[in-house]
Amino acid sequence: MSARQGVLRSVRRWWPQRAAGLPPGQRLLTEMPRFSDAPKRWAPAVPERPELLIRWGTQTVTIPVADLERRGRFEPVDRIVDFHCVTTWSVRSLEWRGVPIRDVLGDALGEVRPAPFARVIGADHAAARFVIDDLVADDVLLATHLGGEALTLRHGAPLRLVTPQQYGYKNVKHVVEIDFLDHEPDGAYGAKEHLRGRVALEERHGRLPNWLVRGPYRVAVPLTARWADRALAERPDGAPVRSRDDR
Ligand SMILES: Nc1nc2c(c(=O)[nH]1)N[C@H]1C(S)=C(S)[C@@H](COP(=O)(O)O)O[C@H]1N2
Ligand SMILES: [Mo]
Repeated sequence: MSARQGVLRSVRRWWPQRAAGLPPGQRLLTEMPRFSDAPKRWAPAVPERPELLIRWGTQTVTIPVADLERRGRFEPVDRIVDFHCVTTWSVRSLEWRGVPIRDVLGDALGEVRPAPFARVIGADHAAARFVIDDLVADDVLLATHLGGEALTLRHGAPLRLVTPQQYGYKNVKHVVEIDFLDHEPDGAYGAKEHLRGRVALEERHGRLPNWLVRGPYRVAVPLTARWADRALAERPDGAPVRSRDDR
C-alpha cells in the first residue's frame, strides 16, 4: 500500500460522522482510536509492580495497582459510559472496570476532598489539572480494565483515569501520580486545556471560542489516530519507563 493509500484509508476509518444524541459539537466514531496531543511518542512501558503515588502536602502514599484490580482492599465496579475527545470525536458505551477515585482517596488519605485542586500525571509527558469537585465526582474511576480485558498500552495500561463528564484530555492514561494542591495548577497543555473541560458545557479550550477550534481539531483526527497507532506498532520491546524528569 502506498503512503497515499494509507492516508486515505485512515481518513475513511477515522473521520467522525454526524449522529443523533451526542453532546454539542461532537461526531461519532464506531471504534476507539489511540489518541494523544503528541501521537508520535511511545507509550511508556509498564513496570513489573506498578504503583500509584499520591501526594498531599508533606504526605506521600503509594498504592500497588494490583490492590485496585481485585476485591479485597477495594471494590472494583463496572461502568458503561461514552467518551468524548476535545477534537470532536466521540465513542459510545465503553465498558470500564475500576475503583471510584473517592474510594481510593478515602482509603489512602481518609479524606475525599483533601485540597481544592489536583493534578493527575501519566508516565509519559501527560498531565491534567482539576478542580476537586470534577476529580471526585461519583462517576470518576481509576480504571484497570476496558471491555472485560486488562488495559493494554493502547488505552493506558496499567491504570487510567476515566472522567466521563470531561473531555478526553482529562482522562489521563498510564497514571502514576496524583498531586493535591492549594493553588490552581498550570496546565501541561497550556491554554489548550480548559480548567474544567466539561463536555455538556462545551468547555473545550481555555481561551479560544468553540466555533474557532472545532474545525481545525476535527481535521487533525485521522492523521493523529494514524500516527498514534504507528508509534505503538513501532515501539521497541522493553522501551524504558519514562519518569516525569524525562519529559
Ligand atoms: N498519558 C496520557 N494520557 C492521555 C493522553 C496522552 O497523550 N498521554 N491523551 C489524552 C487525550 S487527548 C485523549 S482524547 C485520550 C485518548 O485515549 P485513547 O488513546 O485511549 O483513545 O487520552 C488522554 N489521556
Ligand atoms: Mo483528546
